[in-house]
Amino acid sequence: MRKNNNSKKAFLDSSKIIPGGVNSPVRAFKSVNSLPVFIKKGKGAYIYDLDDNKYIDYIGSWGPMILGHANETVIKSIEKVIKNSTSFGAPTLLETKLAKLIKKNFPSMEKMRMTSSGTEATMSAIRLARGVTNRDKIIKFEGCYHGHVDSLLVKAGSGSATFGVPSSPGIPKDLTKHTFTLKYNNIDDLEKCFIKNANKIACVIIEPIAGNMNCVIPNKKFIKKIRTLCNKYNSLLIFDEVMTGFRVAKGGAQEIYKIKPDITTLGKIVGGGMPVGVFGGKKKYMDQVSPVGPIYHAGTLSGNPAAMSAGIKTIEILSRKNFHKNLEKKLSILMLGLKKSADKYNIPFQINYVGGMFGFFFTEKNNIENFEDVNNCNDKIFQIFFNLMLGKGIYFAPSSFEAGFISSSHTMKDINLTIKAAEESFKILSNYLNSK
Ligand code: KE4
Repeated sequence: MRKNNNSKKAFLDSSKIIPGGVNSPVRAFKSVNSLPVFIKKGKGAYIYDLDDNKYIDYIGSWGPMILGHANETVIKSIEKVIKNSTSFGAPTLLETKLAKLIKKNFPSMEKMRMTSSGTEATMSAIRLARGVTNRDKIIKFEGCYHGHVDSLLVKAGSGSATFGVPSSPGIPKDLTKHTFTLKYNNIDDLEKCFIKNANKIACVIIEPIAGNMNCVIPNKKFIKKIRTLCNKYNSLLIFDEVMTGFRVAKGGAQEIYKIKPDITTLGKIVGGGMPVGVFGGKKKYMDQVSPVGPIYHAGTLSGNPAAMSAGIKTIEILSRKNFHKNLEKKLSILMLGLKKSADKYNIPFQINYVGGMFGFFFTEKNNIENFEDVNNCNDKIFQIFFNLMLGKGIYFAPSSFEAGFISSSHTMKDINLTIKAAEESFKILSNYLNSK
């Protein structure tokens, strides 16, 4: 067991004034039946908690830290910018510079707007799609998360083609009745919903590689069919690449699948760990955004100079030759090493990985296609594995419904240490399972 008195004390104290003691639910470690570790600092692939425990970090702030923590160039760029003030609420050159850098990698984003979170980006993208099509209905997919937007916090209704129901109290049914929540990777569901609601659907929003039901990869036919059906019914296709943007490839999932969405949302890496979201797409749509057009969008800190500078430096570094090729190569060694260790102890274990993003599943089913498949995995074994690995200094996502992330700072030594820790954990797991 690792020392955790200081984290425990901090958690008790924070819980008195912050709901769940955290500012975002997944950080509370409730899904793994454990107490959260409070972090003091990070450097490269490592984070250190209040009890001076060191962890190899495979969360990376849920994606942004693709270069690792406290990258010198990123830090220096922020320090330089904030000396001239932290915010003006007026345009700066940095916003245009970041926008041009994004467009270079995401040519479908002919014009774009900065926000301060991924949630703001997807919320604005939905409003834009509804505004330009003058339609209310939207399609999303079960297991995809697009931020805490009222019209997107919707789970599937009784039948997948029926209206959605709120997945949180506080969201009017009158709003969620416009949202259809369909099965990921299910072409029939999608086709039926379009046929039944022909010309009423403003947009389809999708995580083009899902990372919020663990890491689930779309079937190529499915993801291409969405584009075809949106064209046929004049609906907009929104790729929510908040997580996959600059993560699975420099140009995100749209580069991998060679699909041009009408609108793309970005976040996480694009701010280098500072609060940034982006929504952008075809000029004819974006020019309908205020003040050029009537569709409203605004934000006090949108395009914040320090955040822009962090994003610019991060993208400049990840744009170097073979950055993503090397990232995926390193990740493949990790994932295949975990798989080999699990197989050695007959632990049902499957892996998915793309670019610098990964997932693992405790199940016999080797082709995880949708939320139901993830739900059927063995969460109990996941919890035991997570806590064993945390105790060994390996910091995986504290939920079997989250993806993991690797950075360019992770070394082969870190990878081998992780595989060794996993082998020890699988051995303990196998003894536990055999003793039942
Ligand atoms: P934010 O509002 O958290 O910046 O972005 C929302 C969002 C939108 N779209 C996708 C595809 C996302 O993954 C996210 C946020 N991802 C979660 C990770 N599961 C953030 C972590 C958290 O909520 O604490």
